[in-house]
Amino acid sequence: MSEQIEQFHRDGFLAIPDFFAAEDSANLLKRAKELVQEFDLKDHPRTKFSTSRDDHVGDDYFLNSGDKIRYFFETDALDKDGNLVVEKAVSINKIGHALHELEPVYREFSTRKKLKEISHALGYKQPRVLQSMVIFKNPKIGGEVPPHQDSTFLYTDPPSAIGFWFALEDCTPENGCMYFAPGSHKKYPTLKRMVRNGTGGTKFIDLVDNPDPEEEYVCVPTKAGTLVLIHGQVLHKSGHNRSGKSRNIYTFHMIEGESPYAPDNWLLPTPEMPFMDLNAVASEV
Ligand SMILES: O=C(O)CCC(=O)C(=O)O
Repeated sequence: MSEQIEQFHRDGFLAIPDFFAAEDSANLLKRAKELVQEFDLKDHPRTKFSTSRDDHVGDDYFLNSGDKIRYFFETDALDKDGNLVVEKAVSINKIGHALHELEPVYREFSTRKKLKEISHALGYKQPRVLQSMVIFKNPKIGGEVPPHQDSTFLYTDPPSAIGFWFALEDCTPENGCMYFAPGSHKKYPTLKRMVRNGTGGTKFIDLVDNPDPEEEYVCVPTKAGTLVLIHGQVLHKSGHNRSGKSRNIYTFHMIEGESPYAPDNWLLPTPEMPFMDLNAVASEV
């Protein structure tokens, strides 16, 4: 593990193949698909998800999803009047953001002892788990994720966010695998922040003069069962899924409980759901 942790600190990301079983992928995917099937489209806000600058503004449905299970559409799933133009089953870009708390199969998976052990190997003293998502990239419609750093969305001082990203299916250049700019976490501080704007929406604040630097990205295909650790400052992105094969993943984020959490971050703990304390809830085996 220590060599892998060194690699993580060098590159800003680390892929660990065969981290979980095919049965885990099957169970997590099954539940994700059931959730999409079960949720009621009627009166559902037509909220799309994109990490770019212009979305979310005025979006309560998004801002209040940190302790709930909510559904966010693909950009191309809706017409300009908000009508669904594809099958509901492939219309969702992601489900978020409290699967790790509210969905038993996701909770069991997210609180395994070996994740706590990894958190300690990464240097966390008080690992907190938050912002869990299933990210779907359905065939043909699965959208791209533009370059970003995760600390933009989960800002602590000092920075402490790390993404835990689990490939539930094979991820390839054709179906929208991850791309990383190796070492970019050492080259740049947090470049921008997405904050609550005080009037019910969010805005981006640039923290440096050039918050969108040009970088060389490497493609990182991953087999189902792979865990990828993503440093909060490493620039990463993923492409469209133009192929006929889905690329579905589960992810959550971790922050250090001892590092002050910015109160204007989009996701805030609630009295009913403080951030999950992995030391306290991780399984014994
Ligand atoms: O799964 C993806 O395509 C993007 C995930 C990502 O960028 C993230 O979780 O920060």
